[in-house]
Amino acid sequence: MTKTSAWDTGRRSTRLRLRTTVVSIAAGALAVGTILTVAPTANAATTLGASAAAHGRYFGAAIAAHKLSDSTYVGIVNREFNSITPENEMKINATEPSQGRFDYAAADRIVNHARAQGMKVRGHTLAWHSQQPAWMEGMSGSPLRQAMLNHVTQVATYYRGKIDSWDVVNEAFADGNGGARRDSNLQRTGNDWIEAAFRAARAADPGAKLCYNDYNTDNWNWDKTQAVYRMVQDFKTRGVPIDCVGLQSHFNQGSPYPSNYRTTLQNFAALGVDVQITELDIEGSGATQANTYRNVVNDCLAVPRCNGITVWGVRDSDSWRASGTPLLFDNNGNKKQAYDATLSALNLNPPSNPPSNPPSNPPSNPPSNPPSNPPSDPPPSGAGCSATFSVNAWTGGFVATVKVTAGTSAINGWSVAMNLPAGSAVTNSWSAQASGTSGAVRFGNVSYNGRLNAGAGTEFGFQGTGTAPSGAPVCTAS
Ligand code: G2I
Repeated sequence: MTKTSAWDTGRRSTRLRLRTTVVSIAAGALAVGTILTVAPTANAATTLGASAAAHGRYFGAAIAAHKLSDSTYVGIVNREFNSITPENEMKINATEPSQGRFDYAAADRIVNHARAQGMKVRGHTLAWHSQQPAWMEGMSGSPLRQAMLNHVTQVATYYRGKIDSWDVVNEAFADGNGGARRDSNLQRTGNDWIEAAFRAARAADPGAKLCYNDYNTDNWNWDKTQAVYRMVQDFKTRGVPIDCVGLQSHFNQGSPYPSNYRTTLQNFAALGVDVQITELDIEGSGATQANTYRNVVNDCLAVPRCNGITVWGVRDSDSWRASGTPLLFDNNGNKKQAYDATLSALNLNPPSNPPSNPPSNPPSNPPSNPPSNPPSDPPPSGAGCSATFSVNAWTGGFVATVKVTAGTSAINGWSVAMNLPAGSAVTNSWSAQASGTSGAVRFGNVSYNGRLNAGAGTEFGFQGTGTAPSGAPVCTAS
């Protein structure tokens, strides 16, 4: 979090303009209500990732490639988390050490590990004022803008289809009053550098969620939070492709967890983006620290579009702020009180309407082939699931993001039917099992996102050629 200061000049035309269209909204607004405190059930998940998945969310950690040979570390990572962020390996100085020469070796080790474990990957980060290689630090103006866009394009293309969410731009706003942009060589290429980076990222990997990520954006009353909010609002209004906002959430005495954190999450989500807590760590110890972790989890679970939490490291000793003991595991890899509070908050928080018939154990092998003949009648209102979708389309192709929401009862699986226009075809999908590529296509849940508590949601997506579907998706629960 090096700090510099800001100004802007110049303009650059965008290369590709994407339309964002909300195509249809099916039944049932998500109810956000009181968080119920109930006794843990025999079915309570025993790991952070599994418990988050029961809410249609992920629980991740930042990891370092050079620690993948540490068996204690890897044991915790594999057991507890279902999302991974490379802590340093995807930064610009790591992936493009000299201009035009890309090195993905360390990042690949993490991505391959995560994929082998069925974990999501958060990409961090494509454009940032910090951790630039020397060649980029020395650049300015139009050549720098071009180099930045090339970097975004090359790296996002290389990892196309493997990244759940990209931190496209990191830390572009200044701290303190006024809500100005942070000064940097990138900012000096023109105020539109952020949107240019997002457009380049969308063109390179249309399936990844594209996030703006920053710190000190947790307190709703802070100028920096307001400034980021206005930028996201402006992007949504003008169709700049942005899907998520990352709140780093590094909490300590100087930057404490704010009581209005949930308000911040809700307000960003209300702009129509996902909210992700991307670098959580909370300095302190014992019950005080544990309580703050609990608060953060409760806040995220209260906001349907807060779809994941990532802690910035595994053990305290792995932290960039190791002396503040800010993580969930101690130096020996033992679970801390903060861990227990986090897991129990995840387990004690059924989505706002607790299932009237809580499911017994979810099927260990959910059906990989969804039924080929969907029932012609939709499930009774409320009892099954509903699906909504939004589309980013361009000439000749589109990406659809589909949100599946359980009705008033928990479900153990789902299948979504959609009709593609003639000449259109599905080319790939994520977080769902597709059957059929043209005409009537169907998407079934995968192992980690089939079980949804009442009112809980999950998302999947697919990419296609031709024209995007326009009819309402039909969700069938199992
Ligand atoms: O500063 C905390 C985080 C704030 N938000 C953006 C994140 O990317 C950032 O992460 C930290 C890493 O946790 C540190 O590990 O970013 C720092 C700067 O990139 C990382 O520190 C670097 C050191 O500066 C290098 O000297 C060191 O070689 O870590 C490198 C690898 O250990």
